[in-house]
Amino acid sequence: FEFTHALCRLPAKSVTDGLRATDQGDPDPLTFVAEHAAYVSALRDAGCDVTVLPADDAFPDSVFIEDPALALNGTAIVLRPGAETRLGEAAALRPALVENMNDVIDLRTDGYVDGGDILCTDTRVLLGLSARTNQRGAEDLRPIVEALGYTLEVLQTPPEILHFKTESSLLDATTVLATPTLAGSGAFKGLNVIETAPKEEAAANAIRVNGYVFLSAGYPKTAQRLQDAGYNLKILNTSQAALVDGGLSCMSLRY
Ligand code: CIR
Repeated sequence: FEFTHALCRLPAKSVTDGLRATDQGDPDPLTFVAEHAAYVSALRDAGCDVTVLPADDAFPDSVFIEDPALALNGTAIVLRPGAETRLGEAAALRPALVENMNDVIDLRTDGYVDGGDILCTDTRVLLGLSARTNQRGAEDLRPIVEALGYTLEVLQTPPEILHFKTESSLLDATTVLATPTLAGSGAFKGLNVIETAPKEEAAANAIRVNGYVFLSAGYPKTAQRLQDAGYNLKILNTSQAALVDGGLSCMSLRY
């Protein structure tokens, strides 16, 4: 959770076509750009040197830059996103990874892995199988992760959850924030869990960046739990990302 850099991509106008499980209306691209700008500022305030890539209209969900790649200890691993409309995002992102990160490794697989299904601690990579990430992708990722000095633990994301990290985030070396559903699945052995408050499940898509925990606005009870546990919060609006099932972790690669 200590980072010097982050990579983001501006939301495209085509974000109105972004994937979503339940339609609650399209995001408004201009409001999305404003919320994204506040997010980038917060990353900078937290001490990250942020590179913002141009919008890519060919891919409506490309603002969710965390899904096509994994940043692990300064190395970028180009993944293979599991949604058909997002598969090409990995190749489109690759040149920026080459330019900005120490090393780039391609996940060679005919399976799938979305970055949103991967939660990393200092030593462990927890990967949740989901509708976007399958066993084949996980097994092909394993040697890459192990060569970088991490263990890979393959878990099952409960079926109603889009991504493993839709409902969990790392708060510090030994603590995660998670929904009761995901915590109850037994995914977090060896870690302390702070659960989101009732009706505040969406708060779990948070991020720890250096001295701060970024939390979406609108979840006061979960915010109180985190404050009581001693975390410094930055509260950010994610109303537009939420309309297309996105949140705080999906909008940056941190390294
Ligand atoms: C999708 O369904 O792929 C996007 N609309 C949302 C992706 C959110 N990413 C994430 O949770 N890591």
